[in-house]
Amino acid sequence: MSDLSRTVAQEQLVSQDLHLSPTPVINLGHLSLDSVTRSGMVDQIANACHDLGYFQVINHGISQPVMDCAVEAASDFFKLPSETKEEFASEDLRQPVRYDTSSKDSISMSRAFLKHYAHPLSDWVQYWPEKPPIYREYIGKYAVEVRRVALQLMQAILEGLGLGKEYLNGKFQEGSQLLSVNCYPKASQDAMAIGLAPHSDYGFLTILLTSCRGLEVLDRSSNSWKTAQRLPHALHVHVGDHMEVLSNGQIKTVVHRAVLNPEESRISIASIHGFEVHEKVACAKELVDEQNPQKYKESSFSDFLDYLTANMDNKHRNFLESLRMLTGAMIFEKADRAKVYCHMFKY
Ligand SMILES: O=C(O)CCC(=O)C(=O)O
Repeated sequence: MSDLSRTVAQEQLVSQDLHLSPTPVINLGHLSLDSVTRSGMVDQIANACHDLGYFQVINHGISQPVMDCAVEAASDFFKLPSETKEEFASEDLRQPVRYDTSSKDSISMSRAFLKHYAHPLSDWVQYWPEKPPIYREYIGKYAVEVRRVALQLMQAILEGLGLGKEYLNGKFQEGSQLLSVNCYPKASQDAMAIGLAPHSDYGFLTILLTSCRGLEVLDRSSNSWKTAQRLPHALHVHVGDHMEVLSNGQIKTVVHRAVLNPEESRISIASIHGFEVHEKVACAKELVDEQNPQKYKESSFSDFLDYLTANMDNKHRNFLESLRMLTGAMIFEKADRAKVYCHMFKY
């Protein structure tokens, strides 16, 4: 996870400004229909990526029981005694499974999480918790299915960028999948309590399954927080830092946060999709020219983990900013962004 990456006018960034986000809903089944229908869907996805950086998908082929069972398995894990969960606690970000709580992580304000790799499943599942007994089976089933959805979406986004759906296909097929399984308590007094501080994700795409409302996205046009809708059977999708890099800034990463739900505790499962751990992501050379010079340095997931390790206690860390290739004008923009960032942590 990388922290804040977008410019936000300070005076407009008020937590009270909560509205439902204008979420485009993509019918994924239409991607496999005739070429005219597919191309209409590709345009819809491209517009959502350019304008907002997020959308929701329906008709994605993951059954409701598979989604419900994944949430149930996650929820049962967090109900286990602390000693059992603490077996997975580690300061080492490269551990295949890692449990942590708000007390140890600088951006988790009020959340417990379990993070683990999920692709290829046969390589990783042996490290996952054995308790609850349903965990490996239910989370494994969901992980495989959500990855299929991510690959379908990635192909459509690449097509929308004019790169063609087979662009770097091998690297996407071999890519990494990290599951961030989160548990937030019910809000007590303060309905606006923050569970997870503003940040963007490092990968190309994140697909989020949640048990109830609580995700908020930073809306670019109004610079205010919008509550992500929770539509029946839909999955929320947003783009991450490596999508911004690959597209040479045509698609911007999405800053988001989680607030506590006033009615119930909340489970979310974020599936983050990137290249294989050491594979570098660079700006697509097809999207770089004299008018659009290269804006970011190349980096891998491993570089991201090194960056996080080196900046563990730094709330102002920002992976994407560290990749930005600065021109004179951008140095001023970067200073402005840093001021905004400080403001955001005041809530
Ligand atoms: O719980 C949520 O709604 C967001 C989770 C998230 O951003 C993450 O796990 O990185």
